[in-house]
Amino acid sequence: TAPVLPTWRLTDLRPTPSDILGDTIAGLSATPKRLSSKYFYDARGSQLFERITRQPEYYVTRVELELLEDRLGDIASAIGPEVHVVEYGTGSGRKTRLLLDALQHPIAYTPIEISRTTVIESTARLAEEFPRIEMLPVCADFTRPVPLPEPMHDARSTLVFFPGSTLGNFTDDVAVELLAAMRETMGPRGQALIGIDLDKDPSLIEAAYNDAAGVTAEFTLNLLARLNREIGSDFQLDGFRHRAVYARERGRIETDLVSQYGQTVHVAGREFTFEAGEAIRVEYSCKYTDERFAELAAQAGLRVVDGWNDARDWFGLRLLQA
Ligand code: AVI
Repeated sequence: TAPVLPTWRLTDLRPTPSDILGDTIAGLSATPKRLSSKYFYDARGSQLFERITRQPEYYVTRVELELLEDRLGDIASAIGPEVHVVEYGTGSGRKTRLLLDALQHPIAYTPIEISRTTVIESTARLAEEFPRIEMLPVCADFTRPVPLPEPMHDARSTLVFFPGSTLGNFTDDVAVELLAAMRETMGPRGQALIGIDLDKDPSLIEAAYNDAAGVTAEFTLNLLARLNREIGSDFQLDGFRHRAVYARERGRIETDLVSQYGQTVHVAGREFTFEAGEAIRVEYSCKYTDERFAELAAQAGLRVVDGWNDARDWFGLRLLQA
């Protein structure tokens, strides 16, 4: 019997080892040292992130899912029919499934996801569940310009879906650039539905990034394991410790990998020395007030036209238009 071929094809623009090497050398040459959180998401990192979303302290995913479940009727009517959904990043596909189910006749779905295994697995599942929606997956770094695949049937408009408060993983200047890129992607008649984690009691926030089971620490340290494997660096995994602190004045979790002793790390023939206690900044997770988010949107030429929060105001979804 003939093999069953998938009805969709992946556009593969994933970062090359030389992108990763260039970013790593630039980041470790800077003062203070930094590495980009986008490289957390290799296959193992994506699995660890899925485990984080099931930790009791990590309220972010749970609250957003509940909010979507409660309010999707209203959200879908605000969005309107026959859209091309373009999702920045895709995880297990749980949120996507809820959205695609609630929307009226969505035409096509384009996830733009940096982890190749994640995008393939999640598209395969969604394609089975939504045979009438054209699947146009792209493996790419969404912080760089990505050419959008054209759906076979014309959509009325494009909806950019950016859940999870992933926007918070970028500093405010970069978040504005990303929002501006979304505005380009969605065009003058398009919309964006963005999930934002809201500012709240710092102890709740800090607990979410320091789970008792240590999954977040493992997730952060996996970055070094990935670099060792893919660009041949020689980070000692037990020579660094995960540290995540909520900087209230800046409204963000700041995550570092802290060198446990003085040491030298080699990357492609270069040496990088670390003092005991020296940190590599690896991630931000911004927690927004309404004012701060509206200001970022405005700087990108976007307006917040609608919004929904959970009952405790822990997490919000915002609908934006140009
Ligand atoms: C994907 N992103 C929104 C997560 C966050 O909450 O910043 C990544 C994460 N990092 C540590 N825990 C979760």
